[in-house]
Amino acid sequence: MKLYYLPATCSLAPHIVLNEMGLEASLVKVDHRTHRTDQGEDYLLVNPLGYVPALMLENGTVLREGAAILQYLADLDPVAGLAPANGTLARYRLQEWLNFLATEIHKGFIPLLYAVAAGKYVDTARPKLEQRFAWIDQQLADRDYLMGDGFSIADAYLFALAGWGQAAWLTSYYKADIHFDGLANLEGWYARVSARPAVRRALVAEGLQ
Ligand SMILES: N[C@@H](CCC(=O)N[C@@H](CS)C(=O)NCC(=O)O)C(=O)O
Repeated sequence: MKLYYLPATCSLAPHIVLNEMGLEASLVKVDHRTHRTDQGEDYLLVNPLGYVPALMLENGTVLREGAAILQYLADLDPVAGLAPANGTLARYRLQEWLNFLATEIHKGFIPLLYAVAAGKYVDTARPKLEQRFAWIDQQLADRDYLMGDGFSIADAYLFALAGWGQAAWLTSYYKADIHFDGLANLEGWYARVSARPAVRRALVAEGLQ
């Protein structure tokens, strides 16, 4: 398998999941300006829309969209426990998280990042995102991870996105200045996920530590 990625972006989530599961995959870095990979490929042939992540399977099939890739990887080895079984209520709960993260957090960051770059509309975009992080903080009051006691692919996704708000490894391009001050549950969760060996290895491999 090949995972196409851009450092410090949402593709960090499947990168973490590959590490968590001990799956073999080549990491192919994409240049978002030229759309060429570090192996000299034209990335637009892999994903005509140009964004990461994309997962190329052994037979050349390309899977796009982070939430689909995360679930595909988790289902390769259900014993790893990163996603509940298909058809169960818990699986729908996981999909609820993945959809929330994709639409409310991931795509909630984009107008804020544009606003920061443009120097306007920040006051409109930031409170919405802060409100959603406060909601996640409440959900974490009685559990260690989004789905309960165990780490899941939803935590990998949130970790990649949460970094855009505050992580020390961010470049100014991504910095949205969303802080978790006062959100003790989220801060605790962030520290817990950061300490996982698979997460640390992914950060090092992407040149973020
Ligand atoms: N709908 C896609 C969005 C992916 C996305 O926004 N990727 C960003 C990085 S987080 C990207 O590659 N941006 C560069 C670009 O759009 O050219 C998904 O959920 O996987």
